Amino acid sequence: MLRTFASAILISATVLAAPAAFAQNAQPLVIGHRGAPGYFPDHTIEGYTKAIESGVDFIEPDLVSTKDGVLIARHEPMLGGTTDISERKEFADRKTTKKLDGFDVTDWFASDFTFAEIKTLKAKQPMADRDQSHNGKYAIPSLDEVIELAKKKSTETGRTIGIYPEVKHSIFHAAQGLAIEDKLVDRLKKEGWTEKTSPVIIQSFETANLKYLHTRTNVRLVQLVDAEDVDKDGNIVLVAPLEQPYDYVVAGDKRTFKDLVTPAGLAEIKTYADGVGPWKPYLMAGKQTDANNDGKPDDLNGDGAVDERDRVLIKDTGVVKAAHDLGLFVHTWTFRSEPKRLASDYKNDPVAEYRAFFDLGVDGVFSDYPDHAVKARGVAQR
Ligand SMILES: [Ca+2]
Ligand SMILES: [Ca+2]
Ligand SMILES: [Ca+2]
Repeated sequence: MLRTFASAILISATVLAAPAAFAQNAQPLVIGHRGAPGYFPDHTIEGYTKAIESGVDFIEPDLVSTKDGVLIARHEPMLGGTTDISERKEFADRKTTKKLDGFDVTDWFASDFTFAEIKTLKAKQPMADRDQSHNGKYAIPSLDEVIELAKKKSTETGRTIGIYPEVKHSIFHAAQGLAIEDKLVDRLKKEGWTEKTSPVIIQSFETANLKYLHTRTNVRLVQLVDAEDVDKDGNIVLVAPLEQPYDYVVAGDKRTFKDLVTPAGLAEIKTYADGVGPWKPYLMAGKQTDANNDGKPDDLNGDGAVDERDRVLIKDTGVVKAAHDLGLFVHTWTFRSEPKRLASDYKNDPVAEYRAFFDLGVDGVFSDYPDHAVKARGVAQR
């Protein structure tokens, strides 16, 4: 009797508590992933501006540090893929090899350049199948410049444009004396951005730095969950360095990214974060088919190549509901509109993909084509 009563209280407490934690958004958030990289090179003021003009709620600066400790927006500490540095003779001798999350990486690293030097570089589009016509035109912005843009555009548009910074490779930066976390918290404090209601969400693939941030700020925190790939049946594939949060590797903790989205993993995330940011296949994956039994994936659209268009969606994994039951919101990534990056079910229509994930109950989407995400949100609302 007592036991039943206690269980009933527990159940209703869970049911009541869950929506309250993320009820602030009547509709899913749209996050301009690195700006609007379907149109402009990643992490440029021009790309963030395009995202804002498309109607996003947040722009996403990934943060790395310069040698003189300035936080700048780059997808990685390596500069080769997203800037013109390989064409800059004066910097040729700074190409080097460093250990990044346990693996040797040869490139130019932001942490070997002053901010003044970084400002002489120009961004380039890292994806070869996207518009290269903006290469060499736009500068690398600092976190300060991203914050200024968000504030200016919030005033201009009357909307709240938030920032969604990602702390990149926390352990790598700390080992060089260039830790990101305290600098970020202090910078946000200057704006008065210290609370859950502040227009800021901080994300990371590592866990220890988020636990630390939880003691230093009340702004919303998101645990990202990565993977290497999905196999032919739609199962998550984990390969180092995309197997575990790197702080787990350092600590000898054997748990993997997959363990973070189990009920136990999510419950632990809830102790220090407000939301979880899994890669899309953790929520709903696609599988290849072999209807003609030739041992090879079927070329569903008959174009002679096998890509996302030749996968069919498999059922909801239940991760969204499990997270919601704990009061965690779910923001997933990355939505890319190119037909070859859309599962067969979507019939080349990016709006259909957003709608499928909105129907799963996700609370936010990181999009490379934020205009399509905003459009899909309007369609889903009807
Ligand atoms: Ca990011
Ligand atoms: Ca086949
Ligand atoms: Ca095909």
